Amino acid sequence: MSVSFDPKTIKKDFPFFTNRPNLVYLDSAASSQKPQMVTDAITDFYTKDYANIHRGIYDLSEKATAQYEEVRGKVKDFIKARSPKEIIFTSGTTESINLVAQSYARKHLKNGDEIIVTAMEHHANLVPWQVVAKQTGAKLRIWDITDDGTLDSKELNKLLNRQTKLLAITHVSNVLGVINDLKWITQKAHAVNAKVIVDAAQSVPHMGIDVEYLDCDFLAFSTHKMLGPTGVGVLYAKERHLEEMDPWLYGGDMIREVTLTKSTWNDAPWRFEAGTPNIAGVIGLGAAIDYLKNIGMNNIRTHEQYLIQKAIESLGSLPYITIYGPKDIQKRSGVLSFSIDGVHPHDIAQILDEDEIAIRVGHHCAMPLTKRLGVAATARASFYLYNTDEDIERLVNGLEKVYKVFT
Ligand code: ALA
Repeated sequence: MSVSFDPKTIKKDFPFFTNRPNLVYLDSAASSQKPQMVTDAITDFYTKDYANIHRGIYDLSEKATAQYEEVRGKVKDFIKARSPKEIIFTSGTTESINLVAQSYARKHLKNGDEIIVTAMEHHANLVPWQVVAKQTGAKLRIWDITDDGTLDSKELNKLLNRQTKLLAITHVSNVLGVINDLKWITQKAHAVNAKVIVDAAQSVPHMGIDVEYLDCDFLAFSTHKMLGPTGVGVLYAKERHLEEMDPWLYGGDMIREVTLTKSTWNDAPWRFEAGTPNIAGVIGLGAAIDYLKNIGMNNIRTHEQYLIQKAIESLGSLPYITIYGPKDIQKRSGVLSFSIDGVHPHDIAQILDEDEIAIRVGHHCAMPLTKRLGVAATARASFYLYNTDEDIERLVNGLEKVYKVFT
């Protein structure tokens, strides 16, 4: 951990932790807490500057439009896209992926084509592809994981062929914390002319992302996991793909001209943002990006590596705990799934909750993956920039208590 990085100081920026000083929050993979700066930006907009966007000629509406569009530019810089036109605001990762499935894949795929998905996908990056496969007659092919929870590159070589049109993959597994080697995967997929869509919900909040370097075709993430509000997400898409995509939702703001019998569409990205969007949420996202940039994504990644190392060592020293996924911290993010011999994960969460320690248990919206691990559910602790050494110590003490209660 860098000396300049002090999670205890960071915690002070989050009113949530001031209001709940004893809480150990270890569920940031599900959703993160929000710094004052983000809630202030949203409140200021609603209380001082509120108006709808892209519609009014009056000053307030023009200012709101400028603020909203400025965030598009911030997102572009944050993930190093080429142009703000490649950034579409959605309601979250799920909507972003469904947009690609319905606007891109449904139009371009046909009977006999193949879509590759991995066995570690969250439902949001699996179910839309199951549906599109059914709609188009394309075949879904599964890239299985190895027993240590990673993806074997040799398996991909066996799956890719000239029928492969799309590869849908998570950057970081929300269950195992495994970081996939996207650069290599994208090169392989592009060699057979397949497009790559990345679920980056668990990576964009935690590490620096460069979409130009990764060369992915589409990338989706959610604001609420990166210190921003709920109800806002992003779809990054290479501009040339957007040009080939029809709108998915139709109505206000996405049109150029409407007659009673037909309509023409606005340019990208606006033709994919029908209706009044979550303007305040997008402005909150802008503040979240400012906050994260100020801390530095590399510092956040280093801090999480420090925490995950400590957590793996501490939990790994308890003989009744099984940790899922690789132990090498270079290959994983700040997500740790585990189980306790003979104790149901729900009981783990309940006992920890009595001591104000919040973790998530269950299948983590990735049922095929938990099944592949040979369990019905796991317990999961996930870390972020505000987690401290003490949080891990409290978790370990809590787990020792759980074991004593149930054995
Ligand atoms: N996808 C979120 C999680 O992993 C909700 O908890």
